[in-house]
Amino acid sequence: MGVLNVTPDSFSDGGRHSTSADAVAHGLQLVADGADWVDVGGESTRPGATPVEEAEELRRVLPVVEALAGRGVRVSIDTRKAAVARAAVAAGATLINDVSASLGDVAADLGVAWAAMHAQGDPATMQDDPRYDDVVAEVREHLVRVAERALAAGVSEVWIDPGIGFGKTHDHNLALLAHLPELVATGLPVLVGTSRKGFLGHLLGRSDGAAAPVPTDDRLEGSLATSTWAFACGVQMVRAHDVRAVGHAAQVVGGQIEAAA
Ligand code: PMM
Repeated sequence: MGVLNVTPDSFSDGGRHSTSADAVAHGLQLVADGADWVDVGGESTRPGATPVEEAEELRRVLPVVEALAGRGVRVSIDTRKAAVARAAVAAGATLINDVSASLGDVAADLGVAWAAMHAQGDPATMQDDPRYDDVVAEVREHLVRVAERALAAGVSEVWIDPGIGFGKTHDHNLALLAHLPELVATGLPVLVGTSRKGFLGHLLGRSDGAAAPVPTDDRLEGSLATSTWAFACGVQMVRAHDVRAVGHAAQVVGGQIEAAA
């Protein structure tokens, strides 16, 4: 799943696609690079981000969704708002990527796929003091509960996502990654997004011997390593900015090593 943020303030690619035409061109490039889905988002959910009005979010995403879907691209809409999900599906999106895991009924009503991501709290405050007794069990139980409800409501394709960085400390993120096979064992298809995230900046900075995290545009190795790890754990899709590089890394491990086994 290639990331296409049409926002002025996303943490890694915010402001890069200031016109719909730029965003559409980037979406087509993600497909050329190997993306199965292009995930269009008009509201940044980075820690501390301020919410976006519905009208503004619609203004950002709809022309992009419509243009990409019109060219045969499989488009997912990254939103927490039912009205935006509905309008994007009317414009051609076929998957609702829902970081609030609250739009299962909307997906059922519209007859589209749904990705339910775990988050603790809202983006504005979620990194203030995230706490769990057992992060892996709590995330898994929440995701299975919402997925079962959506399947019972008639959604035919439900993805679950542990929500790396959404109300989680670096240690919580690492525990969730280490225990990905437990999410895979639920039998639900798993999606994971680690691409360019803060915990990678922190880990990469530490391995450079530096106190400061490396900047977002210097986290490629971390994105590749964690995405490849996720695939090796049985995860079926990763959400990535650097689609070509992630695809190549996964193919080396998946294709070559499986063939030799
Ligand atoms: N991360 C971001 C946004 N949307 N959706 C899913 N399903 N999983 C994620 O991990 C996720 C997401 C934040 O990253 P961005 O600001 O680069 O889009």
